[in-house]
Amino acid sequence: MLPQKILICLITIYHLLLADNLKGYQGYNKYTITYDDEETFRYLLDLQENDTNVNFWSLESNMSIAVIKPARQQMFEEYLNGLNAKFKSRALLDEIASLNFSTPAESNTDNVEFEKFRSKRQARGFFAHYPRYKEILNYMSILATRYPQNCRYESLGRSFEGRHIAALSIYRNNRIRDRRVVYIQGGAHGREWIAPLTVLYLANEILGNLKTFERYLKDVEIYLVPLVNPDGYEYSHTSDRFWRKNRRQYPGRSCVGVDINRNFANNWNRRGASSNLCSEVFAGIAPASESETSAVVRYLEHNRNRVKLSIDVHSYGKFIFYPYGYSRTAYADTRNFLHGVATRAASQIAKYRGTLYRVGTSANILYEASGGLDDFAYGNLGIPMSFTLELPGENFHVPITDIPDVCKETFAGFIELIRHATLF
Ligand code: 0X9
Ligand code: ZN
Repeated sequence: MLPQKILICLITIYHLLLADNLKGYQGYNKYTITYDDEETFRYLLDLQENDTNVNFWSLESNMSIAVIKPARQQMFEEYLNGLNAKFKSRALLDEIASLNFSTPAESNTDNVEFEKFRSKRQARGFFAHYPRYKEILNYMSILATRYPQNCRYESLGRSFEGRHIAALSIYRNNRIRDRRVVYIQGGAHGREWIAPLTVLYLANEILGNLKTFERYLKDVEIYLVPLVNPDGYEYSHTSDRFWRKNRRQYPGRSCVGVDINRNFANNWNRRGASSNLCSEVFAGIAPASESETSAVVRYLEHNRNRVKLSIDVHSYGKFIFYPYGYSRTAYADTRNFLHGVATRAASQIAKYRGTLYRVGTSANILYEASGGLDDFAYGNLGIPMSFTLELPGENFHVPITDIPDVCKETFAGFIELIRHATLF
């Protein structure tokens, strides 16, 4: 065979082997950009909001990670050369070839799955892979069936594509009516696969050890929504591993999706958010325009006097953020208290295996971004403790073998935060 034909053969085999959710990334480069001037940072912030060809995975005041398609790479590099920035780039698929990004097929055999996770020991197997939407719901319903006295499984509403936004309410004593509520959600961004698992792990641990956590649950109900954006999550499994937004479609427009964490009604669409449908940080056409956002808002507004703590779980970066995230110069009245609580949670996380979290406002540590759940819960609803957790996981990927450790260390952080709910 001619060398050229061999090469074509090899490229075809490589393409066939590539998972469907990575196929669109051929030729893409991942850029790591470092700088120490405000001008470069501002330029990159502007790109994040306005240039739909540049996909930021991380954006800090002195370092960013951006993923760019082949046709725009030369232009991007020329821009960077004109600024005071250093960068290195690498083919994205080479970078992630070493990681196991595989995704399980969607299971249609719900009963088989039910059997699989029936016992406690087998339930642990659940945290050894990245479950699909149906498996997540199935797991939640199994927990509710196993602990009927302490757990209720319900739907908060439906996503744009009609999937349930499933919730678990966990309580020690059903007879106390006006329980304080701790609200914890995950999976607002599709590609952040580790987030829903940490929330489900919390559910499993608390329900499996109710006696141990009795003192935190005296008059507290834990309300868990592990997968707020099921459409985006599924799409990241089937079609685009790095999909962030929901899957909202507008007739006659080709770009899809709203960033759920820019769609809340606090300073909506002001900073770090965009009106451009194609942007990764598209804020939607109005506050809470998305069914996923409004399902959460409806629940929180209805229970606003009872909710004492709200946690929004994301990845990645190892941060605990407290309000306000929309502006570097807007400070929460109780920022010292929030900082103290977040610092205590970070030190509990570190105790498990030394994972170090940074604590602060996202506006100061990362970038200003308006329309987030954290700011809305604190600023609009008066929920006294509101945090966003950014879990570990370079490239939005926690290797499967690390899932249990990330779940366990995060659990320690959750418990420390929950402990404070009884203060209010
Ligand atoms: O930008 C976000 O939505 C969060 N980071 S992520 O990489 N997971 O997308 C941070 C949100 C922090 N909160 C606010 N800016 N309000
Ligand atoms: Zn996120």
